[in-house]
Amino acid sequence: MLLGVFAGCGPKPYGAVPTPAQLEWQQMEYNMFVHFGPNTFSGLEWGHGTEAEDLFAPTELDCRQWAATAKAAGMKGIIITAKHHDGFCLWPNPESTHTVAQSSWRDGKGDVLAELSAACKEYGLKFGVYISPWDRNDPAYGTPEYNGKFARTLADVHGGRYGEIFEQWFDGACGEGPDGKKQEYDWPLFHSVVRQYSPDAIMFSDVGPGCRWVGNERGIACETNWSTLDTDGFTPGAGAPPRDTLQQGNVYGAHWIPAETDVSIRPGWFWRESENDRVKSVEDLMNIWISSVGRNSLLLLNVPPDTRGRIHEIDSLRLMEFRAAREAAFGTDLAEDAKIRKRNGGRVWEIELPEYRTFSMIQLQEDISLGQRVSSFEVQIQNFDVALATGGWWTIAEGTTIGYKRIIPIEHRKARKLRVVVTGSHARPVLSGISLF
Ligand code: FUL
Repeated sequence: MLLGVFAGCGPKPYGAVPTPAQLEWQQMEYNMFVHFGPNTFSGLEWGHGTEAEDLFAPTELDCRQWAATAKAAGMKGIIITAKHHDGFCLWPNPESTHTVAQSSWRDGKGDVLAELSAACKEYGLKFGVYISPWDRNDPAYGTPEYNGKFARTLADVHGGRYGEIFEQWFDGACGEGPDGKKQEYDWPLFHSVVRQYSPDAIMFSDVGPGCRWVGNERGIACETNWSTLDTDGFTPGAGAPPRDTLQQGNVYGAHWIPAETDVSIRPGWFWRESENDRVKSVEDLMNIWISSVGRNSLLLLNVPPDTRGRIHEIDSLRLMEFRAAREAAFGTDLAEDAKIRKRNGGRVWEIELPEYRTFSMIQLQEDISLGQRVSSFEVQIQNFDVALATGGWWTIAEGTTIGYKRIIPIEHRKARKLRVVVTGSHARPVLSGISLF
């Protein structure tokens, strides 16, 4: 159940706290990633940038089908690869000669971003973009001139014609351009352009500033996951903090940069016929959910459209099965009608259920608008076996951080009285939810 929020006279914020946009972003929990472009047709993961524009030729492009699928799956937004490393732009980018405008698809008049942003609006979803700084096609890549072109590319997408953009995904990859050169990215310039046009957009990279990469592409956040990060001296890509830091954050980190978990429903990021029988199972997806959303992270699940330009039947069916499985698992909070009392100076929450109930998952939430505070906790149940000591408390789960949401799977337990004991906290703990499933 959700616990009461404080009006006015509550605890003071602790440490770095989320902006209103970051708070709203965290509450989205589950978004769709869409990898789509020439690689969909070539079967490559990283296109070379030399592919003919005509390679991009979806036969039945239907962005409304993507949006309808995301909506029905329970997702809140869609982020599309507007430009991947091959440099091909899914919109007519005036800064590039390698775009939909140079292809024969729809006689060069097509614009995937226009169709997807309209579909998102229609279905009440937020719209976001991945725009790769690494560009294997642009002849200017590897020279200072490219930074200006990339900044104007960002301005073109964020300038307003696609409506509000909730997230800008900056891939850290920095490889060679067509001349074999690497680029020195001007991150302050790129950030300032996004800020100027989309002040509330969450900027993703290894080091934020809006949210950070979780450090792997397997869908697994760390059990200890601080939403705070120190970024001094680090850059996205090769200059990023070590993977385990990206996984865990920094316990006393100076900035609020929560983890985003990106993973594909298929082995590859782009669609391939040969992977139609390797779409992740509901069980895989449920494990990913618990180790991402259930570990203080947002899940960005990649569902790549096929060469028709549609989400394949196998993937969409799996998403619906997964939604049904989540509803079965999390649909009824067994603590919804519990009596919850705070004890011990606000470090212990006692939960009394109306009767003995069996559960196998505990969900805890912190009011992160006040910062992330809890560093360790235990969940205990009161012994109900009269043969054992009466009134004793028995620890059934232990953990470190909580953050926005923490789901702890346990063995099936039956209890009527439980308590959540915060054993370590940087400031008075402020839980916003306790649930049993
Ligand atoms: C990586 C890229 O190199 C992959 O192709 C993919 O886009 C993934 C989400 O990010 O850095």
